Amino acid sequence: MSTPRTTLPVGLPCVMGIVNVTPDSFSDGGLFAAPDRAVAHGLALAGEGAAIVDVGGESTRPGSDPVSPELERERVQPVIAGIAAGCRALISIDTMKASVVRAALDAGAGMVNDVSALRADPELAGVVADAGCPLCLMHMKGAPKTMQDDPVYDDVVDEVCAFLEGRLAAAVRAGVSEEAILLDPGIGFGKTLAHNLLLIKHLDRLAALGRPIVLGASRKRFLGALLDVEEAGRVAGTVATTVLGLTRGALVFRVHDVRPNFEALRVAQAILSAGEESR
Ligand code: PMM
Repeated sequence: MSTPRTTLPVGLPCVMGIVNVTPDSFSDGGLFAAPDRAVAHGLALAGEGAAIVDVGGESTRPGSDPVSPELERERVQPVIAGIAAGCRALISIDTMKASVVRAALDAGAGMVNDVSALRADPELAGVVADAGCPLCLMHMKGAPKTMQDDPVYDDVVDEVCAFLEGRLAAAVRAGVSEEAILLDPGIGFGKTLAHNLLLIKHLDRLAALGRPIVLGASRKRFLGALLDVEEAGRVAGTVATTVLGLTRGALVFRVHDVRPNFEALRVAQAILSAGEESR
């Protein structure tokens, strides 16, 4: 599959490193709540190969409560400014709120990651359209507080494809350039183990929508269910999703452990493109 035309200012495939400035994210909650530690972590991830650093100030883990826009802005702004001052990685803001996007762009962010796919805040699309920055639209069934309470689909791959196609069209209608948009199946957002596995297996069907696909499987609960290990022991499982995801057309890999995923991606890419330069 050829790489879609995109205004994303980084080469693809690439790794997006995660910096959660939250006390309660499922895997790294509390670790980087202090701004200087979060900045140092973001810079370290960029040094390990992350072309994008995704900064979030509101946890979306199953069962989590929303936070106020003021608190979210206070959490992310100094961290984005610090990372932007210290490296050349593209900084993405993981938020559902237009006011947080504005503050993040002012601080040096250059991309928006909206797990509500423009459904949470009617002003967000306009802010992104005006800024002309890349936008990731993610599938989520329900809201974080209740999304893991027995999610049901007739056909999860069909439903996620149709949802993302619809949100892509809505974003374009709202003035966002199609070439600025990325799509994400939302692994773990209102999905059982079987749903997550099917979505990763059939990522090529999402990729057929013609936009770069973001895969966020890092250390997630379904890996714990398969491997019976806690978050920190899910690195090899995450790397498996990165390599398989690449073969099925995913292009951006949102991960906590940048180095192993970056290295696996380089090796997998070298194998997939072997012989092509001599043809
Ligand atoms: N997962 C989380 C948060 N933000 N954004 C995108 N685009 N895709 C994801 O899968 C995603 C996300 C939750 O995981 P975390 O607590 O490790 O950040």
